[in-house]
Amino acid sequence: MKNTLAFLGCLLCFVLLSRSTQAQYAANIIPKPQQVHSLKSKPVTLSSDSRIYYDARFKPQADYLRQLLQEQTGLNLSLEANGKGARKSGITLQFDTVTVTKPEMYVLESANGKVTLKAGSVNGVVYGIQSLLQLFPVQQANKVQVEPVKIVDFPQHGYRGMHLDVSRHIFPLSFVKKYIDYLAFHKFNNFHWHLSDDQGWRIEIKSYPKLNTVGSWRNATLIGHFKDKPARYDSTRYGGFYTQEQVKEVIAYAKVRGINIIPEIDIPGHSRATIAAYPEFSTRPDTTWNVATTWGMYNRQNNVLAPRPETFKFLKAVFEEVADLFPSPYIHIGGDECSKMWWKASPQAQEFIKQHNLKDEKGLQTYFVEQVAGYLSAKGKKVIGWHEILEGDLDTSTVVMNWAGDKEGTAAAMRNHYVIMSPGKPLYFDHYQTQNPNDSLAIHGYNPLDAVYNFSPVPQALQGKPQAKYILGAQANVWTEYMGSPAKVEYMVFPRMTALSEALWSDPGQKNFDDFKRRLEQNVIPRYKAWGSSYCTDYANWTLDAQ
Ligand code: TNX
Repeated sequence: MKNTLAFLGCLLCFVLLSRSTQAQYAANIIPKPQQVHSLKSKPVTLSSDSRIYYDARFKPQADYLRQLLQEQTGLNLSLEANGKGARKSGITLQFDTVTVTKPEMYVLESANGKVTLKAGSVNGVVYGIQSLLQLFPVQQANKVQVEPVKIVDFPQHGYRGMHLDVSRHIFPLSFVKKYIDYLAFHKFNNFHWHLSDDQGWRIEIKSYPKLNTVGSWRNATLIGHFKDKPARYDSTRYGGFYTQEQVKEVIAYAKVRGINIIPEIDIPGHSRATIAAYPEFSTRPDTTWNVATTWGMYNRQNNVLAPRPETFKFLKAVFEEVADLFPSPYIHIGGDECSKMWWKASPQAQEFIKQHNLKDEKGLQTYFVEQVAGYLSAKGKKVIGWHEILEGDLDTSTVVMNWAGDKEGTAAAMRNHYVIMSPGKPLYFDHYQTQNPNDSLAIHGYNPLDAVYNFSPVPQALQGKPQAKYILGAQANVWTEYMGSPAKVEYMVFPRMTALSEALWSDPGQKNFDDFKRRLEQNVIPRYKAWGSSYCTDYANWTLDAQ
């Protein structure tokens, strides 16, 4: 018995030791780097004696690398402020704007006993860190060998975003941070935080406290699908909001990870939570409104703001608070799905249209956008809105987030608007990713993994045209009507987020879906598991052809 135990002990030691040096490979990195060159050198060995050397500008990223490396491998490297390079074995985070010539670029070299990561920006260094971590195994080790390699890498598209709707369901702050970690791993640079909608207001606003005491809470939530007949509801009060202190914490967390947070306050439609709190801003102030309990509002229930002086005073105060809180140069003001029927039915709105010489209700919509753009411009901010804001004539400083198709994206670019492509097909991750009838509930649609992987932000009609420069990049949207928990969000985004990261970062000439799936399996799925994240395990069986 004793001998057997000793033998098993030795075997375990052997397995652990031999595994301790087994690294991952540059050929497995996701998103695929622009250039990977093998070097003629011995692998670089790192152990707990190795250090992380850093340029002072990259101190927060040195801490970040240290923490991630420790979580992933157990190696705990000490830090040393020295951006010139390692005296002994280690990793150097070096500030360099000579070798590094493009925005968000990094150059990573592992050879001759050292790893050097050169970047000219926080984002560059964060992306180099993500690639470097993919050269380490996802397992405890006291020594790791890094492949001798040189990686020269930069993104194909400047705007790489992921959205999260926290109105339909709210998620713990810890999950919002985890979501930001997911974005950083995948080299995204923008997190679009959808903070208000008909079903709940989710950010503390000090100047209008009823937004939180009333607007952040609903009395029930739909169970099952909203098309079910009859629709079923629970009777549980549901809600909450993020305090401004919490928001600041998330902003600081994202900043270290190279992620800009774009907050969205959705107006002038999608405003049921606002008018539940302040009925005087609705077109029917005589009515008692509640925070919406069902999904899919639009024409069915009144949810628009009335063009009254007190509404504009309110919008100014709210957007100023938001602008003061978020460092983002852009603030998203929504503007989607604003049904015009409520303004048509409102004598006050009609009178306003006449008095302000507006053409019609579309003109009124533009008036709202322009007012808010004015408040924000005084704070040095620009506006992003969903493509419906183009229904009227807007000045071109407004960035259009296009959730329709190529046609609308092209039209916006031809009108000289900057555009972020976010087409429902294939970038709505609230749509189904399989056609398995037992798949867990989603809104509708079918956006399988290959559709996401093969997506390209620049519409065909713009290719080769000067207006192609107006396409800033793309974003996937995660509307959470049917996502009541972090695990469900993860199930819906993984592995589609991983596919999108490659569609936005990598050279389209090097894309290959089969090779992507191999790297996903060998390199990224073990990470989902290590992060304790849910994901759709059945992705390989579902493609657009399976439709
Ligand atoms: C449309 S796309 C919406 C959201 C819904 C989503 C469901 C857009 C700007 N608005 O309010 O959650 O469809 O897919």
